[in-house]
Parts: sequence; C-alpha cells; structure tokens
Amino acid sequence: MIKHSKLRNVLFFLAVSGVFLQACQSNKAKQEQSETGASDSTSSQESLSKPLVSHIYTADPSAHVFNGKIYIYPSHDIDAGIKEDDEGAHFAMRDYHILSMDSINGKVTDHGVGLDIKDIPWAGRQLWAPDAAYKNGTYYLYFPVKDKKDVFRMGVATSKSPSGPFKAEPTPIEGSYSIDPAVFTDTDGKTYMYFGGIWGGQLQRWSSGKYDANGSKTDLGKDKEPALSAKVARLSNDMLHFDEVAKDVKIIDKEGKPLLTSDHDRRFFEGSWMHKFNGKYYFSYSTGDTHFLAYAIGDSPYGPFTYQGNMMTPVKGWTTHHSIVEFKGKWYIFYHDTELSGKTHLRNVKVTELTHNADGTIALINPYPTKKL
Ligand code: FUB
Repeated sequence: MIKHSKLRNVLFFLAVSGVFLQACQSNKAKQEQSETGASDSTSSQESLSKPLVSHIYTADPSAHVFNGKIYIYPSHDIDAGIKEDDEGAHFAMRDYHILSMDSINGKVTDHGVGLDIKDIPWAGRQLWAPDAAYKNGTYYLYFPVKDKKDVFRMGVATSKSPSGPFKAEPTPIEGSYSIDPAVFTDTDGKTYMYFGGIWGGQLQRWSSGKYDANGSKTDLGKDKEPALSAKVARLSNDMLHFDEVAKDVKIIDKEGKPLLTSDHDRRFFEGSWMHKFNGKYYFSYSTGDTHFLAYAIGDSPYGPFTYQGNMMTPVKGWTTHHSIVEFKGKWYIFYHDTELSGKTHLRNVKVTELTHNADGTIALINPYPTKKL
C-alpha cells in the first residue's frame, strides 16, 4: 500500500513536470519565432519539398551537374550568437560543406568541409553564398567574404575534385566586390560571373567606382532613379581573374524603361543566377525585402534583360536565394527556407522541378501549395 502510494506520487510528479516542460518548450519556440520575425502563418502549411539535409543548416544552394552527378555548393549556416541586423551580421558563416546527389530524390552526401575561412589568408568574416565552375580538369569555387577591413570581395579556390577540398588563392579577384557570385559558362565556352547585392551586400557603396565605408546601408535612396544593377564580368581563360571591368546587368520593363529604385517588388536585390534555355538568357534574382524570386530574359549574356515576373513566391525566413540547373532532361530550382529552425539565419536547402512554359515564361512556384497566393 505504502509502496503504491509512493509510486502514485512519483507518477503524478513525472506527469506534472512533463506537462510543465512541454509548456516551457512551446513558449520558447514561440518566443524564438517572434524574436526572429519568422512567419507563423506558414508554419502549419505543407511545404512543396523537404530539406535536403538536416544534420547541418545550409542555404544559397548553387547546383551544377559534374560527371553525371548533382553537386550543391551552399552556404553553411551556423548560430554564432550575433544579433540580427539589416546588414546581415547574424549570417556569420565560417566554412562550406559541399553536397552531392546521384538523383533528385536520392541520397544526399555531405563531403565535409570543402573550404574553411581560416585557410583564406585575406578573409575577415562572413563566408556568404558561393558558386562553382569546371574547366580543363580543375574545379573552381568562387566565394564572397569580408576582408580584414570589412569590405566584401570575391575569392576563388581550386580543386581537382568537385567535392573539394579547395585551396584558396592568396588574394581576392582584382576588381571584384559585393556578394553572391554566380558563374555561367556559355555554349561558346566563355565564362561570366554575375554578382552583387544591395543593403548588407554593400553594392550601393561602390556607386562611385570606389568603396565608400560611410555609404548608405540600403540603396542609393533615389527612388525615381534606375535601381542599382547586378554586375557581370567575363572571366579570364585561367578562371582566376576578371577579363574586363564589371558591367551593369540592366533590367528593363516591357516598354524598355529601367526598373526604378522605388520598385521593390521587381528590382534586383541579390542572389543572381543565369541559365540558358532555347537560346535565350534567363537572369534570375531575389527582390530581397519583398522576398520574391524574379526573372528577366535577354538575347546576350550581358543583357539587357526584360523583366518577366516572379518564378517563386516568398519562402519562410527573410532571405530567398536559388539556382537553376538541367538534369536528365528536366529543369530544377534549388532554393532554401527556414523550415527546420524557424530562424532566419539557420536555413535548409531544398529542390523542386521548374517548368518553362511553351512561350518561354517560367511557371510560378508556390513553395507552400496549401497556402493560397
Ligand atoms: O547567406 C548570406 C546571404 O543571405 C546571401 O549572400 C544572400 O543571397 C542571402 O541569401
């Protein structure tokens, strides 16, 4: 009898503390969501795709097909305990992990650290969205990182394997600045780097041709003037340098007028990508503070590109960043959201199919199909 009542007391205590713990945990999760501004409204909505990996946080997936396999070059998000701000200080990444897959729904292999910030002699902080390319037996990893003066520059590292490890060149690419390199090799073998990002990506601080450390934290603040453009530069034969001064990637509307700074729903913010389909050049990008993935079409890798519309509606989390690749006759878009963490700086990469319509436009993707657009 005594034993039984003791047992009952123990069970009662365990049940009460279990309920208490659960309540604490759910309050903590809610508090974290509201602290980070992560949207609650989509949390109950079903996602179109599942995170490709969950043992680490990954973002900004640049996908390429090398040797018949898909290789993904993402950012590796970490929680560095840095307070969130508009310049993205909380994105304090320190290395890259390269992922690969034999098929779209197949197993994903994490090849471990492909490049560490400590092995980049000129790097200061924040290893952001990379991209990769292949030429003549060598793989090239292009990466933006702030130098020791806190200015974003682009670096390049090489390897004999698409999965690394990569060895960084001793200095940044001359003439490079800002963030988000996207490297595209055209059918004639010429390779181009598209890059740039406003706000924390610092593009607005280069408008005079030189870096202005006291420049704006957002854009040029001239709403009625053309928006800042992404940049494009052809790469040298050895893939290690710019072969020309970077030029503007002009985005125009259907009347031929440039998109304006005030046009936050359509203007370029960051996250350039280039793919070629049916002889046309598709420049796609993030609209940043309005959270769309948009695209524009041109007849040359230099543009101008005519704005067409959005190809993906906003994902969970503040940032949206993608790549587009053809694999076994189908087109795919790699992207990220914050499904796993609910925190804007701890993201997870995903993939879904992308469709080119018969007229060359791209079918709009809703990453949460149960959410009405
Ligand atoms: O991952 C850091 C930054 O967030 C990237 O460079 C941007 O494109 C955005 O995704």
